[in-house]
Amino acid sequence: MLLLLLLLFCLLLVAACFGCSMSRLRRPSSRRLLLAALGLLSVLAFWSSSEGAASFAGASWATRKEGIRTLGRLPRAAGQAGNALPELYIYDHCPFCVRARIIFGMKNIKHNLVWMANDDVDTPTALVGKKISPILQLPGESAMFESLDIVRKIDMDPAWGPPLLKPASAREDLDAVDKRTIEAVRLLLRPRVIRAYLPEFAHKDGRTAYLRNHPIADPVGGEVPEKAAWLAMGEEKWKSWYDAHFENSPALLAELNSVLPDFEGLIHSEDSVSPGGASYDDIVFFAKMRTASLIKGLKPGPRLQAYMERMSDLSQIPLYSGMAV
Ligand SMILES: N[C@@H](CCC(=O)N[C@@H](CS)C(=O)NCC(=O)O)C(=O)O
Repeated sequence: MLLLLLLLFCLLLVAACFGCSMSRLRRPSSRRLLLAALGLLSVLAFWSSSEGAASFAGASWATRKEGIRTLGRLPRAAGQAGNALPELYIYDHCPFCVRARIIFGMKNIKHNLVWMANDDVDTPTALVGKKISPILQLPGESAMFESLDIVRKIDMDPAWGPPLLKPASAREDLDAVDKRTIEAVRLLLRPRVIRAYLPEFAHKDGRTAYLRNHPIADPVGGEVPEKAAWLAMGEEKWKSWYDAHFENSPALLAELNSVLPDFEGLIHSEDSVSPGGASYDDIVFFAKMRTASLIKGLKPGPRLQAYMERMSDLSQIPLYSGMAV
């Protein structure tokens, strides 16, 4: 558009010069003036083309604008209109965030994932008033949190296609194995998430924030300190307790792996943990198992392994197996 305007201006200028006085143009000073004006217009025309600007200024605004347009051209599910995509603000290791991601993956809804640094308080607070993840920001709507509310919103709103999920079945057998494994999983995972190369822990401040916010059991006495006592201990001590649990991995792994065979009989099929197809049971169960896949040496039985791989495909969320710590 700018180029057209410049060409028009150029034509008008030439016409005006001709119309005004051919004789005066013959004077060297007038000719120099006209040549200078044409030169200036050529530079402006070159600058207005994105190629010229980019080659001159490197990663310029023109290049960045193109990046944004490229995102807008991604294919969309039914109901997605305009250029804005839903945004999910997450930590990668967070099982609640995985819950929210599953439904987007299963419904193949294009969205942008925003990995927040673990010490970033401003971003979530600006969105929902506190430090929390996951957070969903739909274009033109208020941001929301609570993983299962996000799942419900995306599953039930006809704008995102027909609902996929059956209700939770409140299975006590799944809760029971969860209770038997939760402590070992926690002690194995916490020292690992800050060792793995995860986006929320890319900077030291992110790792320190995680240590500060997640008190862990005394490796000798087994008691988890009160929050105030934990804060008073300081970073060196936090680290030493995390390290002690990391060193204790073989014993913790043996304990966890001894329970995993009991999961085999609980898994209905590789497509759903409970009979009747995908349900909120999968949202909760797969989210935990995906985070647990960061534990190197975890030995799921064949049914659990097949389930994890299939759910990873359906939800489009990679397991950590290839980068387990
Ligand atoms: N009930 C919430 C729990 C979410 C939650 O606890 N998220 C953790 C991350 S895994 C969190 O944001 N904790 C606060 C923090 O990290 O400071 C949900 O289901 O979404």
